[in-house]
Amino acid sequence: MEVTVCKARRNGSEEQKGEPAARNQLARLMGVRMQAWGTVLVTMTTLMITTMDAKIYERCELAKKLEKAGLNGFQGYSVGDWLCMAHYESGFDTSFVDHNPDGSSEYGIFQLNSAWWCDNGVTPTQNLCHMDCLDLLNHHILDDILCAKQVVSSYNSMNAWDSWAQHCSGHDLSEWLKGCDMYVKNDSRKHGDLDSWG
Ligand SMILES: [Ca+2]
Repeated sequence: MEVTVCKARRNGSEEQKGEPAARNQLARLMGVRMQAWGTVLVTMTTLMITTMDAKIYERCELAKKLEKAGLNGFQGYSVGDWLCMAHYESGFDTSFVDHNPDGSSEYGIFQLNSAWWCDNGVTPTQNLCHMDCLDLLNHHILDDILCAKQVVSSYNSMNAWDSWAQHCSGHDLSEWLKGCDMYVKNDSRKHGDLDSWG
């Protein structure tokens, strides 16, 4: 019992001798820990802002946004084409992210790919839209629309989206605008109406 007490005291006095060094080390450790917490905090804040800023669009609300941004008739496609594609890609949910087997991911309402159109800091990318993939997850979709326009222009087709080719191409898309109080022409160029779209 006594031996234990002595040993404990001796250890105690040794600790006191090395106190400044230990305190420095502690301060360094605290610094590292606080830095780590800072990183976690920033990441969490980014995620929270992204989530809080996201939105699931109503069909007609989205239709109006797309029309206003000049998508009706763009490259010969109608708002119906875009609504149909966005529905099958994301369910109109701007926060939707999907991961591909090749390691790339797809972001937002139009599911734009991190290997080609945006930079997520992970996937090697062309970043053809010169944007951060996280910007594709908020409810401000004008930047998403501009990027999507670039996709259609470079493919000269909406075939870039498998879901469009599968579910929308060649279909009657007038249903997508039903009840939206919009008077937009609804024929896509797939119905042979390319000329009138310019
Ligand atoms: Ca956006």
